[in-house]
Amino acid sequence: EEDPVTVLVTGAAGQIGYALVPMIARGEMLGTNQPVILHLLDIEPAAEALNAVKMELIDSAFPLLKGVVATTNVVEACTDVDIAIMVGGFPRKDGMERKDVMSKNVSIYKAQAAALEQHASSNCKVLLVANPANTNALILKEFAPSIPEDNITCLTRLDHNRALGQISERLNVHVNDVKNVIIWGNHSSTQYPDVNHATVSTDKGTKSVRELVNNDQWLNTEFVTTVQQRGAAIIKSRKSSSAFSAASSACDHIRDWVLGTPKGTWVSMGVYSDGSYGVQPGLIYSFPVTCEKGEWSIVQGLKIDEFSRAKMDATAEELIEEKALAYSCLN
Ligand code: NAX
Repeated sequence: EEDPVTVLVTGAAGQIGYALVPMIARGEMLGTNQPVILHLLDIEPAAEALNAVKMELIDSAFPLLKGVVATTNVVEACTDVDIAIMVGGFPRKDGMERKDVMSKNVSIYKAQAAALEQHASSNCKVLLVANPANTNALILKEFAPSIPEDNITCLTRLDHNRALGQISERLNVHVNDVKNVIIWGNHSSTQYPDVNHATVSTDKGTKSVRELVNNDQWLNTEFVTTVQQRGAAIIKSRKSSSAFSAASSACDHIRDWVLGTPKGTWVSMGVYSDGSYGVQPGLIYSFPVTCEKGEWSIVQGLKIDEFSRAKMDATAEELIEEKALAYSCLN
């Protein structure tokens, strides 16, 4: 049997955490032959709820689950962690300034970065889910300099999956036959869901999404805003933000990163920009990536039209502003 992999979930008493931990314990993140040890972190006010999550994990008798540590101690939580899913954060409350929310999250991620830096496995892979996801990831990277920068990523896979879902619904095809959409940029309403390279497998071979949809007006307006605003639409209907779809896409993100993307398929991940596609280096920006042997690489050479360029630049601008705001909170 394989050695267990230790997975940290922060914010584990929250609603995404509650959906995510059983998925990991069932093997949906690392495969059904991979035993796992779960480290669950939350803060003191949530300690009892966190312990209930641990009780339910024990009660589920998951065959792959080799241990559970539920703690409010950051060092204990980060010790020997191979994969860290950072879901805990400070939510924006009514009437709060953006700067105040940023400041809270900067101090959380600065502290958690330091704990991972000192106590996690040296090759620990990190996925930032908590918002502002891209900028929190950047702060974590800054304060965990010994973790390779390629190991620090943020979640835009939910947006990617939402884009696949919208195309599948529009064309009445199975979502599994749609591939290679792209989410560029920030996990925020400035993200750019791009279908210019997306395809659908049909009985008659592979067809382009643009050709099949045959309605550029819809693809350039309503489709884009639907994906950008999907999180808000869920909150409006559910009175609470998306949870199991976020958890499921976090599993997709890690699974594809660790086990590889299928041949001919790419996914979207927020990763440290190397300047590809003219995106300023030093931002955590969502790109199309393929993964092999635990490493991602940005898909190169895609043709970018003027419409896409403007949208890719606008979301980069927002990330540059967020980065400046985050740095202004450091002192
Ligand atoms: P919840 O408020 O239900 O859960 C958050 C949990 O984090 C709480 O249990 C809280 O006590 C805990 N927490 C707060 N500070 C902490 C700290 N310093 N250390 C450890 N735990 C801490 O929120 P939930 O709906 O689960 O969402 C979690 C985060 O995911 C939010 O920031 C949310 O904005 C973000 N999202 C990101 C998505 C993405 O695609 N990147 C999509 C879904 C989601 O909106």
